Amino acid sequence: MQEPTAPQKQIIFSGIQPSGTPTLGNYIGAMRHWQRMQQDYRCIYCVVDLHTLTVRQSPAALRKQSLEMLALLLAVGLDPAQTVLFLQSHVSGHAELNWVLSCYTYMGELSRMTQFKEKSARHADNINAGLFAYPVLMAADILLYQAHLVPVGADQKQHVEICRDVALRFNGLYPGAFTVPEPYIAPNGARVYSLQDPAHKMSKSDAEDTYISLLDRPDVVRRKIKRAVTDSDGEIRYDPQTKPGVSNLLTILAALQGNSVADCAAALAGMGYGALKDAVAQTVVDTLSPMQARFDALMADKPYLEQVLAQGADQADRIARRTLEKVYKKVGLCPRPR
Ligand code: AQP
Repeated sequence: MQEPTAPQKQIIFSGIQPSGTPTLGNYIGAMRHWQRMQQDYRCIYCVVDLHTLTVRQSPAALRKQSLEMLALLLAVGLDPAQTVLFLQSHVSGHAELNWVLSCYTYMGELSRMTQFKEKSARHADNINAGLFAYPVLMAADILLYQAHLVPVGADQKQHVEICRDVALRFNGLYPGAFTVPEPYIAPNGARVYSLQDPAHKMSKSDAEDTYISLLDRPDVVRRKIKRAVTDSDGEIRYDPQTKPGVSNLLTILAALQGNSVADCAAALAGMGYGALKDAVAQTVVDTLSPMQARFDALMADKPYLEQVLAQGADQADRIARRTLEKVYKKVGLCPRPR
């Protein structure tokens, strides 16, 4: 009798830029879901170092941050025995598919991207073509692996949508080229805001006191949360419109405790903002401390980190080559004689 074949797992792809130490926003909006999804999906996660070049970086800092990012992903619980983990620049297919897709992406659709508008305002002295074409490289990242789902924070939804549009356009011309991916955006904590300016999302490349980094030690966490902007009415209530600072703290608390914001607000009803901040700080410290201990141990074992990177690059490259060969053939490029 023939053995029944196991159903194929759906493929997940996502990436994170080594543009600094990841923040609580990166963790709540993306990384914690990546960890949770490993059992049920075929997961491919990438440190997207090429994307980071869209903003000027110090070469030495970028190298350091890339390795630290890998160590943090492992510390969060990503397991290289079941998940592909690699650096984007180690798999040349990303840059190659990027070129092909850039010939199927319109200037008009790229110019509507919110992130381009925000980042070009912030880096007015360096509005480069890479910053403008960022979503094309992101589409290449995703489509190379024929991903079904892309777990991201809400800020990246627009980029996954443009990736879908490009995939559908390309498939319309060359049927069967790509799996058309869906964004996966968790309802709770999809957007964590700056501690100092809760109208803006928390970002790892903003000023230090606006974010909590996953490597902030307990005293720093407590100090930053104590200084977080709230309001003057004194009531602990979730209302992002009129109480963005308090609502942001409740979002962080709820996401890390696995409760709803309503339950968190109810548990603190009648107390002052000091109690809310103490609860958030303690929950953040309890979440980060074990992660930081694992990170410290991993950073002391560079040969292991390099082995993970080499294995991940080989695994990713094999998948990427298959898609790239298919795409090159479909668009009419001649195969290289062997
Ligand atoms: N504040 C946030 N709340 C929820 N999710 C967030 N993400 C980022 N910020 C928040 C999600 O984290 C994943 C990795 O993001 P990224 O590093 O690739 O790029 P980003 O979105 O541009 O993140 P940053 O921290 O703001 O980086 P910089 O400062 O370099 O631009 C993504 O899934 C993102 O949605």
